[in-house]
Amino acid sequence: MKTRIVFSEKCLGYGSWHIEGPNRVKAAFDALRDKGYEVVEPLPATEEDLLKVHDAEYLWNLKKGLVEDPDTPAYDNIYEYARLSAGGAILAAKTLGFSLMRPPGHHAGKAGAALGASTRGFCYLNNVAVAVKALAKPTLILDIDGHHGNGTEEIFLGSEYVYYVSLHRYPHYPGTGVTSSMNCFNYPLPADCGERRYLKTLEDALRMVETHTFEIVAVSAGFDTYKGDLASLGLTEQSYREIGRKIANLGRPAFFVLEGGYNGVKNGACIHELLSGYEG
Ligand code: Q9C
Ligand code: ZN
Repeated sequence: MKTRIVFSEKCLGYGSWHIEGPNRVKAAFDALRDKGYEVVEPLPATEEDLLKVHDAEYLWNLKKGLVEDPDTPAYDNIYEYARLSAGGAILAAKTLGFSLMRPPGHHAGKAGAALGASTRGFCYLNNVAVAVKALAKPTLILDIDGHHGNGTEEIFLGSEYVYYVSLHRYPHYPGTGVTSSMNCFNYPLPADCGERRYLKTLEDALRMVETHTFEIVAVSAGFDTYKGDLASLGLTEQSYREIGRKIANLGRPAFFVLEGGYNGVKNGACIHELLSGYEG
């Protein structure tokens, strides 16, 4: 069965001057629609959904437009945009789809910037964390964005029912994810390490968690590991097809939530390869 794309064009309404801008999602959406993917529209996550992840005070300040940092502007109505993106992740979890929404989420911790990071790295609400908490099932979160998901790690560190596995560039923003602890398994990789080393590392990482029990895989699907992108590890379209195959080999249902990836056309191609590899 072909994975459905979760998308609302409402997510294109802010930040056209920013690198985390609408075209990175719009161009990807157009490419995937042309390839025949079915599309479903999300509803915003509820406050109850968000409170399972974030502090009430952070949510209040976000809603009032009071939280800003050099990477992550206090756009008008950003709380509503972020709530819809989190709702996209929930719908992807419920339908085993791919949420092609923005803003991204994995740098957002319980109360904003996480684990000592200087900024929220274009993130407001931790979409994948909201979805995982809404499902409330034993989950493996596989974070293939090229930056460490410091927010996701902060939220789930020590959790009994979630495993977090991240492959990311290091040294690089946000500077976390150097070592593994408890249920969080980190694999820092040097800039432009290339597909061979990446896929070998992914295989090692997934072998580590094999023995643990999880019912579903939540993929923090960032594409800034693509060659030349913001956290390049030198990957190509083909690399994402291989990553998709490895996710399928875990033998569990999976859903996908967009994180980074700053070239819309490339994002579309890489998402198609990832899902094609996954679907086999
Ligand atoms: N201000 C994601 O890919 N760069 N976020 C900071 C120094 C921040 C990336 C540079 C990169 C954030 C979702
Ligand atoms: Zn990233």
